[in-house]
Amino acid sequence: MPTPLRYQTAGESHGHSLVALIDGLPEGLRIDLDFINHELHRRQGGYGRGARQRIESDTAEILAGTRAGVTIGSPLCLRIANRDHRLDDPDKTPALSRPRPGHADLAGSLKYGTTDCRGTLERASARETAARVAAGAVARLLLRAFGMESFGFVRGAIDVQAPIEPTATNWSALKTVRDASEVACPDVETSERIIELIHRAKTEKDTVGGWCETHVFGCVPGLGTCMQWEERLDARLAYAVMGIQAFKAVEIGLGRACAARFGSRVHDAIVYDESTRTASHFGFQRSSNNAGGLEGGMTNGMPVVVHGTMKPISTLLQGMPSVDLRTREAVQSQYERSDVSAIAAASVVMEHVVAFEVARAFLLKFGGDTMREVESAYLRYRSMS
Ligand code: EPS
Repeated sequence: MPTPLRYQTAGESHGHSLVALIDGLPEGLRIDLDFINHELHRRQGGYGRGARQRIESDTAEILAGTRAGVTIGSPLCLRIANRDHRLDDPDKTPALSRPRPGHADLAGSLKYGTTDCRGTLERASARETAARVAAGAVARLLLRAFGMESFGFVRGAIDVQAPIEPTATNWSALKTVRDASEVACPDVETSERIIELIHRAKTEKDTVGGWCETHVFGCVPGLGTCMQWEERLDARLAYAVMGIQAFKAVEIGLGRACAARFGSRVHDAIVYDESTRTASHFGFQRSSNNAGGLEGGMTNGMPVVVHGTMKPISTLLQGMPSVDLRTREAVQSQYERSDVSAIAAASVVMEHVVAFEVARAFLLKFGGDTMREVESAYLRYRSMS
């Protein structure tokens, strides 16, 4: 039995490199580095990012797991070099003893018995998400081979929300608008308003979070399972999205709002159309998608819809009330180079961690040692509809 698809990362924000180790890929998947690097480039962008992104030019190289660019069934190891690597130089990475509320600083320094938060913050930093995007981009290459696409974007921030509804037919037009937006938002007016909010935060030495969303199109019914709680796809998606730095909430479909409605206004009526029997949804469609494409922990043939909420960046230029860990006196929290907002980047990260979990569920259902085996299991299932 092949290993379930999984990945881990290594690397500190100002260490030598970031690494993603991906296990459980079938043999025969072409690793398109141009695509991976394109996604890494997207993650670096966005209005409100700090100076670090002008230093770095994130590109992945393959350390192991391929032959002539194609997987051979062994673990795949990707590396992204940090240009700004200075962790071993104490003059260039001074101690941080005035913890930033909202960051891992205080909890980490207490956990590791030190007054210097540097060790914790270096790994807690969202710089690590570059490795997650690289792993997720590999998963997206697999999804693409079977007609699935993950589409992530920024829905809004503070008091603005984009009035758009992505569907299987309009999402590629929305993607064009998103890609032209400095905040990865597929609505021009909302983009402008988010940019204004970030600009205001910058002038007021403050920071901004926001709402991200990912929709996955083209999933056949039955990815995930209701048989064990930890294998439910909705549970795995929540785990993955909550695992992104600074995310404080995850919702699927209608999410929290479903408790404000009676059942008849929540559950998605089932309709069958014989003429679409060969489509990825097997002809079974819904008049709404409040379930976000997931029922009983399984895909139901509708697009998978995941919402994530990111808190504002915790490094504030104005500081926040804190305590100096060396003297235990009241001080303002320490400032070091950071972003005013990383919401556009967060939407890219979310798009990729969601894709990874869908790819994992896909391989659990159709997995084999080779892409050919996966393809034949997938086609057999499609032909059974
Ligand atoms: C990030 C790199 C970091 C931060 C940010 C994300 O670079 P530096 O700390 O060198 O400026 O800009 O990290 C954080 C938000 C954080 O809390 O540490 C990146 O590449 O995404």
